[in-house]
Amino acid sequence: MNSSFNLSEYFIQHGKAVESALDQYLPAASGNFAKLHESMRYSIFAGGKRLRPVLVIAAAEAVGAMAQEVLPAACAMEMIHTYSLIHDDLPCMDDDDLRRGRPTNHRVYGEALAVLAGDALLTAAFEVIVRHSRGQDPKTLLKVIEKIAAASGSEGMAGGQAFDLQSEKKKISQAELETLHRHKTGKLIQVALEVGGLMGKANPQQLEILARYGELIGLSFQIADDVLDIEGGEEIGKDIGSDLAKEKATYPSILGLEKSKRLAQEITESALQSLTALDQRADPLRAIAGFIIDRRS
Ligand code: GRG
Repeated sequence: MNSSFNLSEYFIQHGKAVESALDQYLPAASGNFAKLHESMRYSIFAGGKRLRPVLVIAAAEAVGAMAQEVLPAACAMEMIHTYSLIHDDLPCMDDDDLRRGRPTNHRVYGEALAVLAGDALLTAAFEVIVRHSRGQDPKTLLKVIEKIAAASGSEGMAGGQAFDLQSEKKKISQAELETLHRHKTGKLIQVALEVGGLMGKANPQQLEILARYGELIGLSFQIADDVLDIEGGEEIGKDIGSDLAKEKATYPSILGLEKSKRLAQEITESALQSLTALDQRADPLRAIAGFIIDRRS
């Protein structure tokens, strides 16, 4: 890997482009629906890492495309991710008070508006892709929309969330925990890479590589998240130890802390291996694989 590559600069540069595009795509907090729009904007601009949009961009660049070409799809991924966090924090789900270092959406705007802000962000994501993607073949756009919808729906993120709710306070196996996370968080991360590849005109072999890499980092991301819930500091921006308090099955609760960290490391190595056939344009993806398990938030 090119040793001069600087991942924080990469995140800052693309994060800024994503934020300014989000600002342009999202409706203004004025007019008849001002409060709803304000609530959508509150959570979108609360300072997340922008991991999923950066993954879309890094995947597109890895196969020779430009960030600009995939910016609407990158923003759409962040909108869906943000919707999932708003809904996940609701009293009927995780009932959390803090997200991204700020009071959760329903704490500020009330439950009804938080539900609607999530609904509106999810649907606006598809609108943004269709309305703002330039120069994409309509067939590719349809494929992208199908993939994102599937990754978000009942056999993707929403399914994983349901599996999570039904597993609460139960003893589940490592295989079941993996199923839960592959869907709840993994599918959206994986599809970010596939979308970047599809819009970046990846060939079938490149697409397969990106999907495999996405699957692996989706898993290591979740193990790292479980570890952070135990070891994280204030930077994490949400209530620490919340998994334990809610008696949630986690990798550390099943495997122990050290074994969980080792597993995350092994999966990261496999993720790096999966990229072998890609050239130096995939260096951002290589750096992200390491960042996912070393992050502090
Ligand atoms: C409500 C349909 C529905 C789904 C919710 C993804 C999800 C499903 C809930 C999120 C719960 C959670 C905190 C899971 C742990 C992994 C995770 C998604 C962490 C947050 O993602 P980051 O770290 O957050 O990328 P930022 O704030 O940086 O964007």
